[in-house]
Amino acid sequence: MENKDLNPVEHIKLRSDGLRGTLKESLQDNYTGNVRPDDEALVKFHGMYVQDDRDRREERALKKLDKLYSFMIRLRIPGGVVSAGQWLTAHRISEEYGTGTIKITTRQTIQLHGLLKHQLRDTIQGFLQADLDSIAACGDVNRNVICSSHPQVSPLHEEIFSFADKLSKHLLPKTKAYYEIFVDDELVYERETEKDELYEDRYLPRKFKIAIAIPPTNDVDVFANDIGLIAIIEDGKFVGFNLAVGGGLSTTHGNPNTYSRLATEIGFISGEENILKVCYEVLTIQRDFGYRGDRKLARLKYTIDKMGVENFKQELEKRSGISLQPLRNYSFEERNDRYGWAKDSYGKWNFGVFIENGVIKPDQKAFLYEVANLHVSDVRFTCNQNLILGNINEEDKPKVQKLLAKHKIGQKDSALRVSSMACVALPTCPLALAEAQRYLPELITKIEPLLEKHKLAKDEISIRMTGCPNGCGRSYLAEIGFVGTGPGQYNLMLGGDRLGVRLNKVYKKQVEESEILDTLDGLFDKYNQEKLKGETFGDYSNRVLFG
Ligand code: SRM
Ligand code: SF4
Repeated sequence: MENKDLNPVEHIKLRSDGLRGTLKESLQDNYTGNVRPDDEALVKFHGMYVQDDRDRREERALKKLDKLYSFMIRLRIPGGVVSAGQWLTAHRISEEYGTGTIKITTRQTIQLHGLLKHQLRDTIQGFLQADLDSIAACGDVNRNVICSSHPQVSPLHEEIFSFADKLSKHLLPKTKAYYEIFVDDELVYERETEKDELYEDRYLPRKFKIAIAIPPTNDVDVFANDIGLIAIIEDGKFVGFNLAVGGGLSTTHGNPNTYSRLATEIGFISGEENILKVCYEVLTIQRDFGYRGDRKLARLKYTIDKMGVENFKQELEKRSGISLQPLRNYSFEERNDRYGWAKDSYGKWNFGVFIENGVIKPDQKAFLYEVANLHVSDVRFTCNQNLILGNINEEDKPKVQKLLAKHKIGQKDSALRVSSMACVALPTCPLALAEAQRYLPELITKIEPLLEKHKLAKDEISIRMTGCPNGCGRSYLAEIGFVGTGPGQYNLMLGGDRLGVRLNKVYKKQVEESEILDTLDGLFDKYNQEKLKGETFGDYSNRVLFG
């Protein structure tokens, strides 16, 4: 592709000198809370986004003030597990800087919002001291590798889970810019030591995501990822992964060239070296064949559809020198998190805590602070935005139980609420067209009586909302999905399944709350009367509305 046809972000990457740009200068500039325009794109590769409080835009504009700029930082936590000590660091940093809120994301990590520019270096140094970083948590590189969270589901959890870290490290960019910019001004790395055969100087055309699912659970929504690895367990042993490629959910309203796509399973791979090699070469294919003219059409899903799945597979086998074997059998049976106490196969206890939309409330934060101070558990983030206290010894369980009672932590929410998920949206997300995490809880409170009325209160129907069609809360994989189209308006999406293997479809466009409630009331009534034995709401809607 000729240079003139590249989209503007491609030029920024090429001239960035290993993602440095002028970030050092931008951080020192006291005249604005923002960074320079090129640096806005580059700072993402270091795990941060420039934002502003959209609730306050109007008031500030009236006073002729610039936007109130701040930063969101997202950590890289492959597999989503931190120690109690690391949690305490996140707690402390969130109290010292930012808004005080810790948000668990749909990709098993945490974000802090509202950090001011002059706080970034201290924030990053604080995290680094606790062995945490935000490198490649965003940007056109491989992001946080996610993995099924529930230790009790499989005795092989630890073995399979270790691949999240191995893959994350294997696919990290080589540049040391992060340390030069945010840690020590005096550091200057030899560029030769940063030679990056994977990302070169152009990086990938777009973000890249990998998920590892451990059947029978698909809590990671494996088919929503550029690479999905499904662990195959035979005779109680982990033997390798089925490889799925080309998943991605985002669409753009009014742009028919964009679409959600579930990853296609193309073969089975075994052996650690082979697995790392094959994943690496999927990235090089995307690097070389991905479309760099339009960021809306740059994800691997479009590259694969352009090449054709068979050609893609042949190219992958050629580059890796590894033949993919026929797919192996597995089955998904659940996607939801489990709450309360459970024992893992090593005899350790864990406790699942429901965190509505990943926003840790002050009472939950106080509880977690006290538990972490006991140093008797680790903290695991789930892809459903919840949290598990893991690895608790039998003799330590009573100490945790005491704190659970003191802070009144326990599962008391409806089946619908604990099966819900929403993206951040307003006020920090610059792309939000409608509310999501601030509104879904309220909407659920209005849907709950409808479910009661139709005797469906125990039904774990998955319900998800996103403030725009980017789909960060994976609303396209819900039985009831809402995709924001404008203030107070959503496309109502139905017919998705409960396990994350079928996309939903638009049932009604741009509807407001009263129409949403009327529509669901009618559908719940019909579902209750007409459902087949064992048929979920998603399967019923798919059959009746789109069959
Ligand atoms: Fe996302 C952009 C939040 C998971 C698809 N996402 C954003 C930004 C950074 C807005 C921006 O570009 O300025 C949002 C920041 C909001 C804020 O104020 O914090 C944002 N995305 C999130 C999180 C925090 C939602 C949440 O409430 O948990 C999730 C963070 C995950 C993480 O830890 O890395 C999050 N984003 C997702 C997912 C779900 C997933 O990966 O499982 C998707 C859909 C899957 C996919 O990638 O197709 C997703 N986010 C996007 C897109 C569309 C990408 C595309 O292919 O076009 C954007 C926009 C973009 O990249 O230009 C986006
Ligand atoms: Fe923002 Fe849209 Fe993602 Fe929600 S789905 S966080 S509104 S980009």
